[in-house]
Order: sequence, then C-alpha cells, then structure tokens
Amino acid sequence: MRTFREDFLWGGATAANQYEGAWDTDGKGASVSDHCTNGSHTCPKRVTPEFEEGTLYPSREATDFYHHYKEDIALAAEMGFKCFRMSINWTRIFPTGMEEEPNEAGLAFYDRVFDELAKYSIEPLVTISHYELPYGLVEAYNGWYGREVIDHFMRYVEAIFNRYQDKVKYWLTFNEINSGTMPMGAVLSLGTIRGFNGPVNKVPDEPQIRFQGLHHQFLASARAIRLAHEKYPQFKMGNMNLFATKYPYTCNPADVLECQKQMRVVNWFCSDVQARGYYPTYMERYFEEKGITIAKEPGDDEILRQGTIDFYTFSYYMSACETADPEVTAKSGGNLVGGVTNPYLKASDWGWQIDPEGLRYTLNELWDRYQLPLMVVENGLGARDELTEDGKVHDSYRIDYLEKHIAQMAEAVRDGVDLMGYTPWGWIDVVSASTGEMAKRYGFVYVKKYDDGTGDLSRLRKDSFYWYQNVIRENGKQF
Ligand code: BGP
Repeated sequence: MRTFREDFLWGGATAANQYEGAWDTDGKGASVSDHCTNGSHTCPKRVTPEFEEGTLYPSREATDFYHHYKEDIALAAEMGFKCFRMSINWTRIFPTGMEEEPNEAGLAFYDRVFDELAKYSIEPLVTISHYELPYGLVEAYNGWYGREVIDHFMRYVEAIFNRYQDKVKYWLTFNEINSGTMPMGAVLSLGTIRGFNGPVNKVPDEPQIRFQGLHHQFLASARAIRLAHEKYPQFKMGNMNLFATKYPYTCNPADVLECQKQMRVVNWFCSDVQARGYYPTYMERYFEEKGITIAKEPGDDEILRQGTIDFYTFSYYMSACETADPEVTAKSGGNLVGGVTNPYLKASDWGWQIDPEGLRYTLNELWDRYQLPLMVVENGLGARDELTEDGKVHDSYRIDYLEKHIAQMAEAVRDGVDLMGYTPWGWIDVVSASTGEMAKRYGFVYVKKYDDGTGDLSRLRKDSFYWYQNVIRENGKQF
C-alpha cells in the first residue's frame, strides 16, 4: 500500500496580510487589507478608502510576525515543520505598486526570514499575491480590472525572483485565484473596489469587471510562470485554488446538472486555465448568458499556453450541496461560497460544513483531471479557544478535525494520488480573512491578541501543537 512520501512537506500556512502586521514599518505601503476594519460572523468588516480615527484595522498589527519571526520559526521547527507557507507583502517591496525600484528594507526583511528558515532546513513555500494588492493600484486602475496592473505585478515578480532565487524553490502565483468568480473576490483578491466605502457584503457585484480582472490575473500568473521556467529552472511553480467541493443535493438529474454547472464555474474554471493553458469551452455559454465579454489582446492565448503550472495546490475547508429546486432553502455558509445544507454533515461555529471524506474525493478528482502533483496548502478549523489560567488550550475539537482530514489524505494516497505536502491554515493564530476577527482561531500556537486590539502578543502551545509534532515525527504512519 502507498504511504505518504518520504519527502512529504508537512508544515503550516500563513499570509502576510493576516500575520505580519508592521503595516507601515520600513517603508511599507497600504494594501487593501490595511483598509479593512474588523468585523465578526454577524457584522461584516468594512472597507474604508480613508483611515478612520478610532477604528480598528486588524491587519495593521495582526499577530506581528514582523517582530516575532525568529520566535515563530523556532516554534515551527520544534513541531518538525519541513515547509513554511507564507506570502510576500507586495506593498513591502513596492509600497504603492507603481514605484520603479523596489524598497530595499522590505526585501531585506524576507532575506532575514528565509535565512532563519534555512537554519532549520525548513523549505519556504511562497505565495506571491495573497490578498495583498497595493491600495495604490486600486485607486489608479480599479485593481486588477486595469490591464496595466500586469506590468506592475511583473516588476514585483522580477524583483523577488531575482533576489530570492537561491532561497526559495516553491512559489504559488495567486492565493485562491478563483475567489474572483465570487462577489467577495472583488475585495479580497481583485481589488476592483475603487471609491467603495462600506461593508464587504455590500460591494456592488459586477461580474463583467470581476471576470475581466481574472483574465488579467491569469495572464500575470502565466507570465510569472513563463519567466520562472525560462530563467530560474530550479523553481517549481504552483497555482492556489479555493476548493469548495459541491455535491448534488439529490440524485435528481436536474440537481446533478446544477451541481456540475456550479463546480465548473467556481472550482474548475480557474484550475483548467492554469493547468491546461486555455479557457474551457463550457465558459463560453456562461459568459454569453451573463452578458460578459472578455477583452483579450493578440498574444494572450499564447501567454496562457506558455504559463501552465508544475504542481497544483488548493485550500479545502468544507463542502456544500447544489440543487435546481427553489423550494430547498436550507443554506449553509462556507469559505467565501456556501450552498445548500448537507443533512449528513455538521458545521463549524461559523457555519462551514465539516467534510473530511470530501477531501479524499476532491484529491481523487484533481489527480484524475490533471495528473499533477497535488498539495493541500490550507485546511483547518476556525474555532473559539479558551485559554486556561495556567496558559493551556485544550483544543481536542481541532485535533479531531485535522485527524479526520489527514486520515482521508492517507486514503487518497492509497487511491494513487501523488500528494506532495500539507500545510494546515493558520498554524499560528492570525486575523480571519473573511471577518477580520481574532476570535476565529486555527492555530497550534495561541497568540494573545484579542478582537478589541489588546493582548501582549505572547505565544503559547495548544494541545494540538504536541499532537501535530507527533504526526510529523511519524510521517503520518498512524493514518
Ligand atoms: C482562505 C484564505 C486564508 C484564510 C482562510 C480561512 O480563504 O486563503 O487567507 O483566512 O481562508 O478563512 P477565514 O480566515 O475567513 O476563516
């Protein structure tokens, strides 16, 4: 029977905008996330073009990796991490996104981080753009809607590829690129929110603008990959797709077809472009029915064909159902996109339906479709943790969630999937992407930082820390 590879990349995932803090230190500029206020499960976070006095912007301090990187990397090493997923904050390198020359102090920070990781032989896995679009590009071009942003992005990519060519091997171009197929993607990923002031669930939805922006991201991703393949053959280039797995609500063929349609637009479209190098034909009808026209320039198709990925990565937290029946109204939440409630599953406190077997199913589907090495670069349970008086967190619920998902990954490996690694989300507590909360925690390490902005940022090992350390030590043999 197959088992996890000997060189399996066990680790954890973070993103600069939710973790680093130091939002204006050493020349850093503001990104979209620095313009987002805090929120909660019931009260959406807001985007404000001007900073409001007395309002909390949680990404600004976050959990302060900027000043804790040595301590945090030592904790990761103590757990036995082989891999550390992080992102580079574009605005640390190009503060408005439009400068001609990179900011040396920003580049130097990541040198220090990569050198620290190297000390422990931990492989960095770097997301080039993880919800960190410079706000300057929102104002100048309406974010990724402006084709000019591709060239600004490439200047950033050239700077970091050149600088870190001997330190980083694994790169992901855009985090959850398919979030652009969903309304929330306009804020988080595309930045097509010029002048918008208000709660994130009230951003006017303009599919024409979103899908055009996505086309520009495809081109940017493909150009970065082409550059890597031409100039840095040691690099391995991946995508990153939000996988919100969907099942037909019943075996009624109408439900099956509805589910297929949703799977294609939400989950497969971006993956197909990035793995195969061209737009899938099923999108023609979708665009036509929605009145969307993608403006392409000569040469675009060629760029997409030349910039396909070497490995496929995705986030997986939950699944949902789809139905054609308007009478079925029970809806569940999810990672930017939900669906119809599945009566066989239970949900987290934030309404995301927990489905470990869905991960095995998804891995098998992905392997069959692309035959590319796969990596689960986000997975985990956002939960409220209780800190005991003696500084412990007994998070058996988190261990239970992760244990069940790793067991299903092991099944998928036995099914024949080539799985490279696993980096559960927020291995140390970070700010939530969807709600801006600290109360929604994922980590093996607890950070004393709270929703009112207080907390001394000290780090404490949760029960799950020791559990995960053991999983890595055994290379997942217990599954
Ligand atoms: C993904 C993002 C991450 C992360 C995670 C958990 O969509 O890539 O940035 O935040 O979801 O989501 P949340 O923080 O909303 O619970």
